[in-house]
Amino acid sequence: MDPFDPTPDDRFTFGLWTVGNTGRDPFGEAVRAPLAPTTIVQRLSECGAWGVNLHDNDLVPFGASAAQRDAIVREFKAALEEHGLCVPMATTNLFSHPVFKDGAFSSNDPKVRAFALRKTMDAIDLGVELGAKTYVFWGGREGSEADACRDPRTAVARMRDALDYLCEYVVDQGYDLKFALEAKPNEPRGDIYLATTGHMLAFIATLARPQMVGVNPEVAHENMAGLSFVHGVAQAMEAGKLFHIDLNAQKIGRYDQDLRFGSEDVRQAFLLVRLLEGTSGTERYSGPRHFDAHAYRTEDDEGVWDFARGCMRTYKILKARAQAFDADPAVRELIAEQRDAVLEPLCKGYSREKAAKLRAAALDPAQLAARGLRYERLDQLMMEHLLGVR
Ligand code: GLT
Ligand code: MN
Ligand code: MN
Repeated sequence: MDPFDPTPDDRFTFGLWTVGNTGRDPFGEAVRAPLAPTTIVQRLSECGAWGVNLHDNDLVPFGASAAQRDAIVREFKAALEEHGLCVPMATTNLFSHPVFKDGAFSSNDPKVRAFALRKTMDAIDLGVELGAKTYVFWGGREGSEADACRDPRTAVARMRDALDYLCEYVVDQGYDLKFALEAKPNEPRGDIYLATTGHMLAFIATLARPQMVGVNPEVAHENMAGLSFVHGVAQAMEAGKLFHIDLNAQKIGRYDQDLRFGSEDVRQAFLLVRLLEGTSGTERYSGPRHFDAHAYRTEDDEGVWDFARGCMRTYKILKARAQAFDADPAVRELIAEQRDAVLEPLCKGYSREKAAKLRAAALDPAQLAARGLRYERLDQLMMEHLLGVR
């Protein structure tokens, strides 16, 4: 078997909306016919994926009756069972219906906010029924163009009210579910509140049950803001808050492209996989590797599965490259941690005594500054591993 072909052990997931994307964009119609959710389940399992994620309305159309809902869910569960796929994550569509044109939880209209809460409680029930353990919140419409319409502080406070409310709902129902907040700086709104993973982390600390809530960073979304995705994810991991991740690719400064994982900025993709897999000896991310991306508009149905296999294969190839990089003695020597048994304890945990000793220590800035750090050599070694010649 090809070592880079995906298997369920890799915990790769796709959304129904990702491989099911029909190629519609603001300038053109769909280029592919919609795929039935049960067909997606079958095809994903044939490709070696582990799970499938969904919005409520990816599966159950908006406005369906209770009987229709139950019939659809029954058929979907049978397909999951037959093809051995799970549903690790679910979410709510709070952006497609025109009722959400000025946001859901942050809307100025309490009727819209009430409708959004009700829709989300129903969608949480659906997700839990399908086995989801993580519930994503992407506030795509929680933003503004005419900023005078609402004080942004009010918007943030309303987002807090909604998340606190829904955390209590989950606890009250006895569900085993945690929330993952997904940031995006803009699109479809002119500006979206809580624009980056860093904003989200600060916001989570203000919630009533912060332990239930983490983040779901997306490559494209941090890139759109011109930020280092790897740094954002690392900060989330360091805080114990990386509950989920949306993998894709994106050129900096563009609209949200949601490209095949690793197809832009291979260096960042390599560093991301290295971080998630902990190949340098750090703690490994254990959650699903979710691809929130879609095939180019040039593709037919076969191209969609080429796209899906490409996401997973690139992840596995980068993982192998990262393992080789971190096992390379030349690399290890260059990044070996410098230790100083005297100074290190003085730099950690302030006391007057430590500060006095620190002040008295012999430190020569000119000598420290004169050293070359060999990062050119290190980065070139990374390039050579990445390009497959080492
Ligand atoms: C939508 C968005 C994604 C979010 C999804 C979850 S839906 O496609 O572009 O980034 O992760 O709501
Ligand atoms: Mn996403
Ligand atoms: Mn996106």
